[in-house]
Amino acid sequence: MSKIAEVKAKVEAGKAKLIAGLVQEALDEGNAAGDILEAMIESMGVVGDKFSTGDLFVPEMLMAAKAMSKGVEVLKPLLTGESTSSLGTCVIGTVEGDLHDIGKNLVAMMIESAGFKVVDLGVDVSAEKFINAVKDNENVTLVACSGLLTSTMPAMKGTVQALKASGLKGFKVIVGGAPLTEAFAAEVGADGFAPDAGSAAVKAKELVS
Ligand code: B1M
Repeated sequence: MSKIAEVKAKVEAGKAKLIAGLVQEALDEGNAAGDILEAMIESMGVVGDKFSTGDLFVPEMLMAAKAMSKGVEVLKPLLTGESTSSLGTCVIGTVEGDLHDIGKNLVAMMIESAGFKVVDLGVDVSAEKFINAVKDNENVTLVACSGLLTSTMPAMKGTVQALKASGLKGFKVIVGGAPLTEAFAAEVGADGFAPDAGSAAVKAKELVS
């Protein structure tokens, strides 16, 4: 089995303690950081499918998520460059009712390396908390909202609408996460949508430039 296949298998199996070492070995073998990340994202897809079919349950999903996070820690310095520009502050969080943070963390990482200062509010973030963060931080140019559950799409809508109705100015809102679409983003009044972390960074730059 190739090292990258081993990383994939161990993320699926939720072997968090082994992942950092395996990811390093995969890098030492000459695999690109982006390919290893892609393999781990595929693992999460497999885990999600097995959850859907009842072949594994929430604790196993959680272990797989922990394993992936350990792998991302090793890759982070390789995936992000030194940012040279200053595009202001990006406030990011996963919307209220939603505890998924791996995708949000990847987006935060890419947005930071694109030249933003990132203020990460974490998960289960209410509209009020997003608004307070815009008020409390200097030069907020972007608010980034992540959501992975169809059941929290109304919270996404409520958050975007509350931000827009707050009277606060000077920032754009970008949304993303597996169940969202460009059409949904436009419908709820967001300024931008991105399907993945890489394109979120590109879109973020475009929105504030
Ligand atoms: Co949950 N979960 N989960 N889960 N989970 C999903 C999302 C699910 C698709 C699994 C499935 O059924 N196949 C399903 C949602 C179905 C739906 O609503 N359509 C689901 C469910 C049902 C649930 C619970 C309700 C299960 C239960 O309790 N019965 C529960 C909800 C808890 C809650 O949030 N209130 C739950 C819980 C959990 C865990 C806590 C156990 C764990 C999360 C741990 C953590 O995040 N720290 C978990 C996990 C791990 C998953 C899966 C398996 C993996 C998610 C992940 O990290 N993917 C997931 C299945 C799947 O994704 N196929 C699943 C990897 C990550 C890199 O991708 O997050 O999509 P993703 O991010 C991408 C893009 O979406 C995008 O860029 C990222 C990187 O390129 N993106 C943005 C994300 N945010 C963005 C923001 C942007 C732009 C792009 O701009 C701002």
